[in-house]
Amino acid sequence: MEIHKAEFVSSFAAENQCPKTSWPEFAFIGRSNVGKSSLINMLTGRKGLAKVSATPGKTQLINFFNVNDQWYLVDLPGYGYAKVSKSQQRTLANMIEGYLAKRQQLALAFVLIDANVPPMPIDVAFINHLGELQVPFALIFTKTDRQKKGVNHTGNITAFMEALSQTWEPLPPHFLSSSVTGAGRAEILGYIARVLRSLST
Ligand SMILES: Nc1nc2c(ncn2[C@@H]2O[C@H](COP(=O)(O)OP(=O)(O)O)[C@@H](O)[C@H]2O)c(=O)[nH]1
Ligand SMILES: [Mg+2]
Repeated sequence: MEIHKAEFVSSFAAENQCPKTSWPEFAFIGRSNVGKSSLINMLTGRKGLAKVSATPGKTQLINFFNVNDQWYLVDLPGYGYAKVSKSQQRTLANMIEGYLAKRQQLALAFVLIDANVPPMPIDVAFINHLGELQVPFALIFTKTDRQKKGVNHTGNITAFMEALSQTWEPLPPHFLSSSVTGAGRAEILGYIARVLRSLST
C-alpha cells in the first residue's frame, strides 16, 4: 500500500465522540514506551505525525489519523503505565475498553509487544481480553533492531507465541518491526491492504 496521505484528524476522550464516518479503523495499542508513536511515524512515512517521546504515558486520548482518505489509523493510549495515578489509570482503561468494546468501525487492533523482553503477563492478559471482546487482532514485535547483550528476540517471540498457544488456536498473525530500519513496514501495510480488501468484498 502506498501512503499518499496521512494526517492527524483529532483526539477524542470517548468512543461516542469519535467520527461518525464508516471508514475502517486500525487501532494500535501496547504498553507505554513499546514504540507505538515511532511505529506510526515509520508506517506512514511522516516523521512527526505521532509524537515520539522518551517520557512514557503521554498519549492520554484516542488519536485519529486519516490515511489515504480511506481508513483511520487510531492511536490508543498505552496500558500498564505505573507512573500515573490509580484514578487516571482507571479513566484510561475505561476509555480503551469503551472504544474496543463498542466501536463498529474497528477492523483490527495491532497489539505491540517489545521483542526485547520475555513475555509479560499484562500483554498476554490484554490479548486474551481482546478475545473476550471478539476484536480481531494481530501482533507486532517492536524494536527488533536493538542489540543488547543477553537479549534474544527470536527466543522472546517464540516464548510469547507459546504463551498464547494456551488460549489461541490458530495463533494470531504476527509481524516483526523496527522503526529505525523500517523493517516490517511492507508486511504490515500489505496486511492492512488485505484486510481492507476483505471488508469490501
Ligand atoms: N532501537 C529502537 N528504539 C525504538 C524503536 N521504536 C521506538 N524506540 C524508542 O523507544 C522509546 C519509546 O518510543 P515511542 O515511540 O515514544 O513509544 P510509545 O510510548 O509506545 O509511543 C523512544 O526512546 C524511541 O526512540 C525501534 O524500533 N528501535
Ligand atoms: Mg507514544
